[in-house]
Amino acid sequence: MPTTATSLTVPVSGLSATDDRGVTGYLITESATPPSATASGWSSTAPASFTFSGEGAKTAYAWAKDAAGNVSAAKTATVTITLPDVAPPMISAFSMPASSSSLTVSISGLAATDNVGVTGYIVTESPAVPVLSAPGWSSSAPSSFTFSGTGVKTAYAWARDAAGNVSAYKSATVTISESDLIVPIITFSAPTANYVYGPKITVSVSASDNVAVRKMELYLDGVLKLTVNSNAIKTSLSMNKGVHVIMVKAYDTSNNVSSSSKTVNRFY
Ligand SMILES: [Ca+2]
Ligand SMILES: [Ca+2]
Ligand SMILES: [Ca+2]
Repeated sequence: MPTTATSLTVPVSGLSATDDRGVTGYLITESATPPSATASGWSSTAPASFTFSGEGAKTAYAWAKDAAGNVSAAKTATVTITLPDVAPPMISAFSMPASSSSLTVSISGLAATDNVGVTGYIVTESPAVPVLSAPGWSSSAPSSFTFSGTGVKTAYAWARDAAGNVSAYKSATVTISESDLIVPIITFSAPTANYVYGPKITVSVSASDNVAVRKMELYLDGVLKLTVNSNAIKTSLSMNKGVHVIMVKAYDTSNNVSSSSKTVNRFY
């Protein structure tokens, strides 16, 4: 027999026996115990192959018998059988956060198991089985995945083994929000009138945004007077008699900026 094999059925070459009256049967077993002459499996010609019960280092015992039922001593052959890996890996864990404000989303707990060993991981946006030549395969589990666009997206995680078997996928769905393009809205509460009296006037302005207001600025006649890291300004401004422009700028967390101004006239 060959010393190694990749199948449970191993070819047998050169099994022969002699007997004073003539060999009537041949048998190969996996047991060192001599078979009885009436055991099943005896063949009148030398078998061309033998099928083992499993893989690993194996010993085959060849026997011959004559018409009188005398069974020979065994001659042995050893073979190491390594069956090809046909069992694909299995993804045991794959999760991503339910929502993200970025196309690149973190992956938590991508793990896979295999009967032999996992040799590659890939995350795709398609439930179609990835080809082994796909550029995204990596030997370790990725820690993030970058989606192609915004919206409700599904990521599919796969694993492969050295024999090229690809697992079934495990998927995760992420809602990716559009980037913020909406400017804040500014509301003047004070001053309410376009004419004011006295050297100090109260200014009260607030801003709202679809996401969040990060910063507000207050200008008097183009000069920055106050910056707050909030969505409201409540202060007082000193001004000389005459016409003045009060301007407020509001910035959101994406740095979208809006401005609103009020022209007032101090009478005395
Ligand atoms: Ca004999
Ligand atoms: Ca496998
Ligand atoms: Ca906004």
